[in-house]
Amino acid sequence: MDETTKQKVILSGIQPSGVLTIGHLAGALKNWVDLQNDFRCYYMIADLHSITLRQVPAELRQRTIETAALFIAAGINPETSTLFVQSQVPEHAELAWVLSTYTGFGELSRMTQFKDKSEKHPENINAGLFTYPVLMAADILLYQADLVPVGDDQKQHLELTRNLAQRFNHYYSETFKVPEPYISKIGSRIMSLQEPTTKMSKSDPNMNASIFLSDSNEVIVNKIKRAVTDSDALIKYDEANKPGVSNLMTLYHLATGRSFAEIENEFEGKGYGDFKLAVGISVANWIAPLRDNYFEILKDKKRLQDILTQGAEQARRVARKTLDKVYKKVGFVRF
Ligand code: ATP
Ligand code: LTN
Repeated sequence: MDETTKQKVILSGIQPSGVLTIGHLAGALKNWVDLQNDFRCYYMIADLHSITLRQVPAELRQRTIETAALFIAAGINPETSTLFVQSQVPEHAELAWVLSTYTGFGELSRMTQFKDKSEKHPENINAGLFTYPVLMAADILLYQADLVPVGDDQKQHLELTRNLAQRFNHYYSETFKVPEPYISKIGSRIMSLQEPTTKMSKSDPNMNASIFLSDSNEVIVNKIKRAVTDSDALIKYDEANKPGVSNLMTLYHLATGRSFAEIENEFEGKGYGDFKLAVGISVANWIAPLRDNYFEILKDKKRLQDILTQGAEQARRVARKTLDKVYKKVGFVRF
């Protein structure tokens, strides 16, 4: 292993607000696993973020443990990467408060995720939903992260994080590392199977819209069979005009490694029926080992708790150091 890259830090997180989808695997988890041998990695279950939408407490607790199990099932090694629950590291909420006093109201008003989520939940547009990106900036800056592997939808939040780090560094003195986003070219935005112009989401009420990482092979094949495409029966990659087909081609590429040109050749002269069946089977084969692993890991709750307890301790040591520096710089008395 290269020692210069080894010291570089990665931080990323996923909210435990539902069962993770194949979008999370393609956009985030896959990169988390690929990067973990070359970087010091912190992978977090963002439960503080998830209460910006109402959660059922017992379900939130259950999902938190399930999300940890999925991280491990996807290939995160808890021996080398630090895996923790955000609410167990109080420094996140503490730094978020300080950073919020350096964040403009106008800056937050421009965040597209805030606009999307407040349109989806007009009954609960809370202040936490608005300041959500500041908490995300705190998550990242506490660990002095160099790289943040996320899906394409988080680009804007990363840009805000960079601005806040630079602003604080400029106002006081060098305090935070300015992080870079790490976003894959292919797979960073997997679309809904039912409405291929919107992102696949774990909280979509239409169960056929998302492939969950716990879905059986049969369910996966059936969901892909029912996926919305178009009427011209041509298998061709064209995101703007053929979003449904392009999304399925992306999944097929991720599952088989075949390029878009190879996929177009493979299905030349064939119809959507053949294509969807092939995609369904290959995606099912891709997910199956992860899913089986997940159910196995989930049986040992004690081990999961131990991993998360240790992870929170490790994370706190690093987070406290950064927060102490920040508190000193802003002028809080330290005895
Ligand atoms: P939801 O699925 O409930 O809409 P979310 O995207 O708001 O969730 P998280 O679950 O915290 O929030 O997302 C965690 C990570 O997974 C982020 O890096 C995000 O970009 C990525 N991700 C989520 N959905 C997709 C998707 N459909 N395609 C690619 N990446 C995704
Ligand atoms: N906001 C992210 C989840 C998240 C995150 C983070 C991602 C919370 N904190 C820190 C990367 C780094 C989302 O995908 N909705």
